[in-house]
Amino acid sequence: MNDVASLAPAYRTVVGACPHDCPDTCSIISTVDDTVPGGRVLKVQGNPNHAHTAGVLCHKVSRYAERTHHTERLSTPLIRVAPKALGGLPTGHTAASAFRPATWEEALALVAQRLAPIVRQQPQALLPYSYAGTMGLVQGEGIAARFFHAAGASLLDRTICASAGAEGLTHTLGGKVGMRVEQFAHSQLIVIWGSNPITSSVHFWRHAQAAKRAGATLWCIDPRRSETADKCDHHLPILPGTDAALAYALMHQWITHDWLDHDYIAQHTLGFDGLAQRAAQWPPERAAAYCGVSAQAIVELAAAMGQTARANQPVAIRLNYGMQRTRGGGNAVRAVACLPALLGAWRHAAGGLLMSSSGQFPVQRAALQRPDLLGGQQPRTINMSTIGNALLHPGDEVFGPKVQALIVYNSNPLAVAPESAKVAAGFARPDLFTVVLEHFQTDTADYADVVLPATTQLEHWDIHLSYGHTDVLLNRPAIAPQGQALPNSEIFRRLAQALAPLVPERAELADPALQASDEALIQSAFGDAVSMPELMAHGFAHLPLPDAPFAAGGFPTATGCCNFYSAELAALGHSGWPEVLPNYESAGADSAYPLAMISPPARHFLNSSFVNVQALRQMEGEPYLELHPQDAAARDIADGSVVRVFNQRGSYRCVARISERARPGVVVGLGLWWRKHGLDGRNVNELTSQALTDLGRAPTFYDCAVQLERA
Ligand SMILES: Nc1nc2c(c(=O)[nH]1)N[C@H]1C(S)=C(S)[C@@H](COP(=O)(O)OP(=O)(O)OC[C@H]3O[C@@H](n4cnc5c(=O)[nH]c(N)nc54)[C@H](O)[C@@H]3O)O[C@H]1N2
Ligand SMILES: Nc1nc2c(c(=O)[nH]1)N[C@H]1C(S)=C(S)[C@@H](COP(=O)(O)OP(=O)(O)OC[C@H]3O[C@@H](n4cnc5c(=O)[nH]c(N)nc54)[C@H](O)[C@@H]3O)O[C@H]1N2
Ligand code: SF4
Ligand SMILES: [Mo]
Repeated sequence: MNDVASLAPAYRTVVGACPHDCPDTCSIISTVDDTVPGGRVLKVQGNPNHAHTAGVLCHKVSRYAERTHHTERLSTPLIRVAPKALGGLPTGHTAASAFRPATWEEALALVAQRLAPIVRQQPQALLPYSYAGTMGLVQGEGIAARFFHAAGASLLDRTICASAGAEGLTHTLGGKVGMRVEQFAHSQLIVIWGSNPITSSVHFWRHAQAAKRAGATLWCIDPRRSETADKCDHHLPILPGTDAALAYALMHQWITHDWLDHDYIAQHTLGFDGLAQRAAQWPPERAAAYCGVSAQAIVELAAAMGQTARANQPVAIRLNYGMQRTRGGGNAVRAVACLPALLGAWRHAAGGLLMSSSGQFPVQRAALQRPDLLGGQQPRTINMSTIGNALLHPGDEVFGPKVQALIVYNSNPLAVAPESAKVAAGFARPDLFTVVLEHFQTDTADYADVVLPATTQLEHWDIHLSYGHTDVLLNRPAIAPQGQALPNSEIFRRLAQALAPLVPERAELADPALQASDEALIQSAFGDAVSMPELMAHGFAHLPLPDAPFAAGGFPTATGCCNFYSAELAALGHSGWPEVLPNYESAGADSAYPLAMISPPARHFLNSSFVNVQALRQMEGEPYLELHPQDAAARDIADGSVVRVFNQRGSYRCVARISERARPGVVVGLGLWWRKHGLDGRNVNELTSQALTDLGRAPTFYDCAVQLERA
């Protein structure tokens, strides 16, 4: 056998897609050693053939081999043997003693047996809980959605990240649409607003840097002097939750100096007069006091944008999620989304705004999720952002039945959901039956009755859209499932098989749609809109889209205009124009909790994922709180000392880092550490609240007043 194949190297490369909740959705190449049984990934690299990835990955996914082959990967199903407790594992227990390994047959039989009476009698007492641990359409809401629909479970309102901004944008531009990301390289002025791309979307940052090298000016609007702010020409450290006032002050200046594009406004916008009336109430001095920055900085930003636009040069806004996590977040996004139309910036391919591109993808959600399996019933919807309250609700006429069973996948709610004390109390309920599909023994897995090991992206098939660019990506498995792990899709198929015979009256559970293959789901995800041969050949396919989508108007709103005034919002009882809404929690000297706390992502983690990857954890160090030297001095807090951070909801201790990255009055608890890594077994979400945003029913993580003291 001395043919060519036998001489081929043992290493193989496989093209896939990064599954993480990041706008960049990179095309990845895994190098696999097949001499190890099942295959071992040696390295994961960026695909040089995919233009947006450009051969580069972030630090996190460059460490994907370490995460995938981690010694702590869950390798078998686990069944709980110890009682539940606040903290998940009772005192004296480790995960190894609190759970025992089981076979898939035993674990799934147990889950089916526990779910059967609920699904038979009160199916809405069953709740899925999932988010974007993987953004894959197959391993996300594919077979899982079909399973919960067939069971008649409660629906989950998936609001934890982006829904305030999404609603704000949709009521203004008509959808999650905007500039093409690669066009930022050609902008003349870029405002990076509520976004920290060096951390959160490094591939966008590449385009911003290219623009800067070509002479563009970069502005950053962020309460924190982020890594991105360091690299921009100007930084406006505004107070959290004051963005709408700043946007109105810019409009005030553009109207005063007549830097408007009257023709664009007349032809392609709706509601200018009402907008102008509101803008008149925000002269720079008033906005400066409200936003906590100088009036001069506001005037300069307004002039830079206005005059660049007047010189017929492209002005672009990279708007992101940092600004939408306060009470008025939806209105703030609306106010900012009005700005490009006022300047006529959309006339240029490199002008306008980008928040999310995901609305451009023709995803066939009904084909994937099969809401018809509900059989015409309309179960209640529970908001994931108030999971603490939901789990503690005893049930009544309005709420419906008490939640009795919960299946968690692609999410780690104990670490990421607000007001963790309530989340923990809910999960600790002895009468709640909880199943967790995971890679690792997370904070949430600690509260499970049954833990089921799931495959990672390197072990399963999937198909992806992106919320930063406009390519579809295919993910091929590079290696066999590790240990006994199974793809989410396969776990839900097997669960349906185990449950269907126990609940024969719910015939939908035996529907063949619940046994569809991953390949079939991939085929149905985009219908004919994407060429499968192209995807199979390259691993990605471009959507055919115009470069300057709104150069001649044509917004996907009902009016075709950029809606300064939204009739839909007016019908819901809002004024219809963007409004400046103060935060729920006012910090400041006269408050018992005088400091505003924000908790944006850490660079080397992705939400609470990667926290257990040693190389990345070393780069982040330990959970800490950044505070300005003035705020530290006022409390006699030394750099590196342990502080107690507290408010009416709770407290946690961490290390203080005195830094001018924090502005006076605002403290920053970076990153979503696992609770179990915190000094008290808690993290920053112990202090955040379950109050919801003005639009989109989203959490208000950055609308949180706290106090600190030496611990
Ligand atoms: N490395 C890394 N990358 C990530 C993530 C991660 O955890 N780590 N998470 C991913 C996910 S799920 C998301 S949603 C995105 C989030 O990433 P972004 O969309 O960039 O949003 P945030 O990081 O929440 O906030 C961005 C910046 O806004 C600032 N900010 C906070 N409050 C306000 C405010 O009221 N107004 C203004 N103007 N700015 C404010 C913060 O200080 C922060 O620097 O990143 C994704 N990418
Ligand atoms: N204080 C504060 N809280 C926040 C934020 C903040 O800025 N500040 N950000 C919020 C935002 S923007 C978001 S998006 C949420 C994110 O919250 P989550 O969506 O919960 O994100 P992660 O913490 O990354 O948890 C995802 C989990 O899914 C698992 N997972 C990944 N792939 C798979 C898979 O294929 N199968 C299964 N079964 N599991 C998988 C991972 O191991 C990981 O434990 O957090 C929110 N929480
Ligand atoms: S996390 Fe973002 S930047 Fe990193 S590899 Fe994935 S898509 Fe690319
Ligand atoms: Mo997010």
